[in-house]
Amino acid sequence: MEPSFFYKQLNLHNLNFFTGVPDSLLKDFCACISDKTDKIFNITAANEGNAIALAASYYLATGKSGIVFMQNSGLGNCINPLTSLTNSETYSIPFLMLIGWRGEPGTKDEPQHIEPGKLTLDFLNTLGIPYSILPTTEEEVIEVIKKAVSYMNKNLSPYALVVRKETFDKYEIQNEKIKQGKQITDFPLNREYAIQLITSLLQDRDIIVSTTGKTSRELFEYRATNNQGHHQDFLTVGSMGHSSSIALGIALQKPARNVYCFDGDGAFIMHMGSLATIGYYQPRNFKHVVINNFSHDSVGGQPTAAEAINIPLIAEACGYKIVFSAETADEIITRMKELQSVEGPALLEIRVKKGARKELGRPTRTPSQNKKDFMCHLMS
Ligand SMILES: Cc1ncc(C[n+]2csc(CCOP(=O)(O)OP(=O)(O)O)c2C)c(N)n1
Repeated sequence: MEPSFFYKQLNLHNLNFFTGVPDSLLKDFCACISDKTDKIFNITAANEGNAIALAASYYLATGKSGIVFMQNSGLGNCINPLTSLTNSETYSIPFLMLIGWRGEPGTKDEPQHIEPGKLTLDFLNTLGIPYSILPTTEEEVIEVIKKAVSYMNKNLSPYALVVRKETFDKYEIQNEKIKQGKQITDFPLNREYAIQLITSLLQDRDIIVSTTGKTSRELFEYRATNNQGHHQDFLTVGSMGHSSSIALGIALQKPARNVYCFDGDGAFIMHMGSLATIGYYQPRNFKHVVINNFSHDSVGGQPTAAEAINIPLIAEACGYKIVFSAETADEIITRMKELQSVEGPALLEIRVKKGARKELGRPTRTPSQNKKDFMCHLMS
């Protein structure tokens, strides 16, 4: 389906406020939204639960329903506001959910998508949220939107549209400003180069906990290419935003090992509260490396709120002992040397440009093999 067609049909029903966290299955529709919608009507939320709250407050302020977009893995982040803010026993607030269905049973997908894929419709049933699978023919789409809107208006409750892989056609952004992106993404290095460089500077006994998306894929490929084995690395393939808490837990239990968290700006922002916990517990061996490309690069490059915040200063305010920022290879090398020897918690922000190799692979070892190798390395 043409993203513009869907956008137009939603608009005909006065559905023109969007908020959510992007997903690869929705990237062309998200591109269409950003092309055609003013910033205050298109809010990239820190996490999917925040997006539900934003749609709820949009309704409180305007009396109109909003649209919340997300990957199905984000449903977990929504359970609390869906069951204690917008449901009929509390404030009964309507909005339309647009859920990318990764791991749909019968399709091939990565291990972290299998369980969310199996549970997506069951979750919606348990939550009492009626849904339709988003069709692709224009007549059916018109009907499904009518049905959703009539349900939302009558029941003052959410309705979900579940979006299968390849539902949307490619969307070419027309708006020149959005097409060019911000000049803040014009940094000399990209994420993959930064990962290769920082990993090459670590010691054999160091530990890495890497974040969701292409960071973990690039780290995996670096190890494979250099025949290093993957035992030093815990790849957080799902559970976006939780790498820093995983790294914290390991750092506290293994005080003699340096524990590096390779984070992304989107993941960092998604569960930024973990910084307060890290600051509170002061693990001396905790080293946070945030690779900041100012975007959700792994799922389409949609901007995060990173341009509005100062990541090193946030860490410092949370109690990190030392914080740095770097952009060039020389700066990274200097800062990594310091990071290795300083007492943490410490943070290095590496500002990079967006983008990844087209032929980037995926981990060929399963999460359970990764866990075994990693635990063995931790015990050694
Ligand atoms: C809870 C949850 N929401 C959304 C996603 C989809 N997702 C996977 S990677 C990613 C982008 C991560 O952005 P960032 O941390 O900045 O790293 P980058 O891809 O830019 O390197 C998103 C949104 C997810 N896996 N889990």
